[in-house]
Amino acid sequence: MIDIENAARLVDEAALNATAVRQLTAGDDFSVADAYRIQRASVERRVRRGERRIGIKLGFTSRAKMVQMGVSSLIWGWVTDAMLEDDGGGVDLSHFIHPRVEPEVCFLTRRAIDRPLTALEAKDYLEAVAPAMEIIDSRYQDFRFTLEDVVADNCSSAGLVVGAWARDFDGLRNAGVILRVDGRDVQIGSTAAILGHPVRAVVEASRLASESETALPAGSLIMAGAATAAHALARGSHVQAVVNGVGEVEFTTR
Ligand code: OOG
Ligand code: MG
Repeated sequence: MIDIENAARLVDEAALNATAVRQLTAGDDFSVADAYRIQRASVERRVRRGERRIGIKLGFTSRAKMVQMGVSSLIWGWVTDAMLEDDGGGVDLSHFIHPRVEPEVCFLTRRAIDRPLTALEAKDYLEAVAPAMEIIDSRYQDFRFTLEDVVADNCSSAGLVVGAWARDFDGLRNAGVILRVDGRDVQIGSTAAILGHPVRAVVEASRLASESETALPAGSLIMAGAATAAHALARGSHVQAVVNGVGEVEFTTR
């Protein structure tokens, strides 16, 4: 039996110290349900330090991500206010181990979500959508993990950059997505890669949250998951994501 609190401490301290640790599954066999218990306990540690949960993120909602990381189950984790990057002076990469960036769309909820929603209902629960980027930073050595490892590690959540909010969801079904670093296109995709339509991420988020008896208050963020593979971040870069018809978002690194 894995010690939930101890495992939570290991991934939490790895994040705090920006130092990679051995995969938890290298030492213990544990279930996905236990992995979510570890995740919950590690986020609790953040909350005890003063961080606030501001929403959730989905992972592996696109084939590109599943193929890149070798994990093919939909996963979810928490985002906190401390993860929000506002680009005053650039994102300081010294807080991370081996950060990567990926282009996403982020939803803002208008009503509390406390039950599984249908695709038809989902839009009524949404206030706005924004182009976004997620900075992921696995706390495990070599950015390698099993499904159980990555869930326990709060799905590699490390940072997010959210662009301007828009209220129009109509163009979202098949919008071109570009991740650009120093003016060069490093990833190209479409929002259709995200479960066929990014609003489906809201449906899945509502199902996953309900299964774990979690209600999402109005005003929560839902990160839909990357449309393309992730790209390793280096210092001194200008990073931009374009979601056609939704907008652009950018940041610099130092
Ligand atoms: C896990 C997180 C996956 C996404 O958007 O698919 C994810 C990882 O790749 O480290 O955030
Ligand atoms: Mg992501």
